[in-house]
Amino acid sequence: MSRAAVTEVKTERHPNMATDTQSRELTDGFHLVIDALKLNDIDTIFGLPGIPITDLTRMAQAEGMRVISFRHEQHAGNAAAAAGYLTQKPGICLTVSAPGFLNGLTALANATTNCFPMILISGSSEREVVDLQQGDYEEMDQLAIAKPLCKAAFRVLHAQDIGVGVARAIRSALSGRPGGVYLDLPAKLFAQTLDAVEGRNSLIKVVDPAPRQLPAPDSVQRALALLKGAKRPLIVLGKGASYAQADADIRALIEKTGIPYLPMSMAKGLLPDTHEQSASAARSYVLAEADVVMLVGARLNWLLSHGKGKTWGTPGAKQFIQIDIAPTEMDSNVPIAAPLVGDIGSCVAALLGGVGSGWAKPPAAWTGAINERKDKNLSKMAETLAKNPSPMNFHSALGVVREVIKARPDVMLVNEGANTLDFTRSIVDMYEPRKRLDVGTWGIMGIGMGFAVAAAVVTGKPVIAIEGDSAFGFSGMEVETICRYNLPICVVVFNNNGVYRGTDVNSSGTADVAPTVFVKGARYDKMMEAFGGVGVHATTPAELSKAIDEALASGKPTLINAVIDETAGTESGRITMLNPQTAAKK
Ligand code: ADP
Ligand code: TPW
Repeated sequence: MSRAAVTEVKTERHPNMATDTQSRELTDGFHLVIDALKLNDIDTIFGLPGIPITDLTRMAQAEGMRVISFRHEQHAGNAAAAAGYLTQKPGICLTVSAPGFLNGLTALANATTNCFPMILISGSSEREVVDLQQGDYEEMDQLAIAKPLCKAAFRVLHAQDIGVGVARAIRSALSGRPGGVYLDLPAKLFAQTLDAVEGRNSLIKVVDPAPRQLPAPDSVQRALALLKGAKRPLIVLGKGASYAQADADIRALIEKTGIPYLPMSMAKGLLPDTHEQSASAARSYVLAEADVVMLVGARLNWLLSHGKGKTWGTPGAKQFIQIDIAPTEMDSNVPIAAPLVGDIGSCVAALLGGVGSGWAKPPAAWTGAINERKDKNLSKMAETLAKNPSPMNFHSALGVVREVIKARPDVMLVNEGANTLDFTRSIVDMYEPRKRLDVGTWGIMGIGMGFAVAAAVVTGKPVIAIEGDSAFGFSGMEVETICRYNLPICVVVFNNNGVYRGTDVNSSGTADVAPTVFVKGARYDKMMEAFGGVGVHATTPAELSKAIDEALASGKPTLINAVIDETAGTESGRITMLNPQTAAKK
């Protein structure tokens, strides 16, 4: 328990006795917030100081917490979300009121969308003034605004309730489907004092914040029966499966059943992408042809074409088993024949129990057909990767990254952009669980530097961030943060002079460049040099390879400006079709 102050308290003991002076220890709102977090094994805060939380950041640091200060709250929030995903403990983002809160809110909403546990803690202005809209400093009804964008939102008005507020926030973020929680702490709260013993007793250590949720035995039997009867079974692993940290059992289930599997982007590496049962290189074939598909921590949202349409082959010919902790996820897009509601660890363990040793592997006709397609596609890919065009394109540059990760599978990989994202996902194999962090469910740009900082801080491992030049721009200023904390992060900017490509023209005849075009030949490497990091300008795969190797060996903050052919890639990468098409003349 940290000591806020020792105050002299004068007590009248007896009318006949002289006034006595006793010492009584006090604590305050600042310290209670820190103590509540520490009591729950939360040791890091990602944030940005200012009124009313500047002292909170200082005191947290003084009390032994790691406080990572960012240049913009969105990136602190993204770091908190990634930390939550990697550790199964809610990541903490701390901001000032109104504008700081709003800057953090995008990350909170994104965390909720991705089912990552995080808590956005924002200071707020005086309730009495805010509620009467009398124009307080940074006035905003933050609690009301946060509510629809996260799992739960709480406000604490009295110091003795801080323990409850933090406990509720932690439990809300972690239990059931994980997500973002907002905790509103008005300025007045921090200075409120309380007897230290009373304060200590008001704190709560949350017991079992993410209770196991065992699946009902009959739902396990239903799923097993469906799987057993399948002629062309497929398992789809999503980032819920990565988050669950049930790696050994998931692998055992896949290997024991012999069922081909498809990892969603952040589930890559849950089993090595080179695993013989991986169907990634035959993705369109297996999605269209499978007769029974078991989803493990993956939603049938747009990333899986909502479970229907051309991607999924003959309408109605497929049956789904879905493992998810959220019962309401079932039937959200198509009927789920065998819902398996529970935590992934418990569900997979229950399935494994039912699989036993006598499980018949899928028919050879199915696995053979998959392997045939895989071989064909992989050798096509090898051919493309072997080319060395000038200027570099996505393939030749990513061929380098592919080899780096193969040699250093422990490295964390952060990835955003359009073509940069799609090509990295398909070219760079991952070998270990939870090594890949990317734009997730929303396809959001701007997670790059925040996720990279969290990955470095939380894991202590080197980080490589593969960034489209547009994507990088959303969080580029955080290279200063990377340098300030001397983090082993190597940012590779795939610089093709614009959003998607750099070749658009302004058809109006005015002097402005087209909306998707950036300054040609920009030198992003100089940004890193400005803060004392290493900047490298790479125009060939050999230069890129050397620069990444040096960055990994030195652990120094590095930014490589990798020059990519500005004609390479396509509009919006692989999701061009989501751009609205009009029949009228453009
Ligand atoms: P992807 O984008 O990789 O397909 P999604 O984010 O769509 O993955 O799906 C993740 C799913 O995993 C969510 O529906 C979420 O409820 C679920 N989930 C997260 N953690 C767990 C867990 N521990 N046990 C069961 N389901 C989980
Ligand atoms: C918060 C829209 C999707 S992808 C992208 C944008 C702006 C950048 C693509 O260019 P980049 O990659 O990064 O240079 P590449 O490899 O194709 O050259 N605002 C937000 N999120 C999204 N998704 C967008 C805009 C978008």
